[in-house]
Amino acid sequence: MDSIVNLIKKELPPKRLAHTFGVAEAAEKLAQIYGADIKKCKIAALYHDICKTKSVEELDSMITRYGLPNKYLGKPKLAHSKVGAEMISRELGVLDEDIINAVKYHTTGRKNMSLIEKIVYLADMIEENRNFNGVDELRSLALVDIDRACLKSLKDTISILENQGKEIDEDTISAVKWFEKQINIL
Ligand code: DGI
Ligand code: FE
Ligand code: FE
Repeated sequence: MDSIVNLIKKELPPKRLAHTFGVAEAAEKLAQIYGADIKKCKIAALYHDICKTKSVEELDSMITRYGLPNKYLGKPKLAHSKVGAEMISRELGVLDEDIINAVKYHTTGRKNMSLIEKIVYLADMIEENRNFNGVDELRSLALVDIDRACLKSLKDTISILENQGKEIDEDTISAVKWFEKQINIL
């Protein structure tokens, strides 16, 4: 764990580093509540934005090098999670699929998300440095119902993106449908 902390300290500027530590702390708390593997959640949280501060050019060249879908070209907000997941698995020796997938889907979510994926997705939104309208409500909900909290966060993100005229990724859309189904079944 110390070597990961040292690596991200080298890689990330102060603000992004503070966010990352906030996500690790929030992920640990959620892992305790929901009975997930705390170490895996923390490792995934520490790595989750490892490629966030890379330039579009750098991300685009990594997309090509790693054979990731072309739809992520020129879209750093969607690409940083996919490229980050490939980078930790190919270049940093991370073998654990749960950790790799938690990094890969931390921006959009997806259908059939694992508990670790949900935890990292949500920890990213509710960590202590986040400060948006409704974040306290989301924090409280996250402590009692992780699925409803993920669904709320996904829906809020979609309405913000729609207001900005941005395209909603198909993983985001299928994540919403999946959580709605899960919640209705229960
Ligand atoms: O990397 P962070 O800023 O900590 O957070 P993030 O990885 O969750 O989100 C990065 C951005 O991605 C955020 O501004 C919202 C945007 N985003 C999330 N889902 C989608 C999306 N952008 C598009 N175009 N489509 C999506 O489905
Ligand atoms: Fe991110
Ligand atoms: Fe993040």
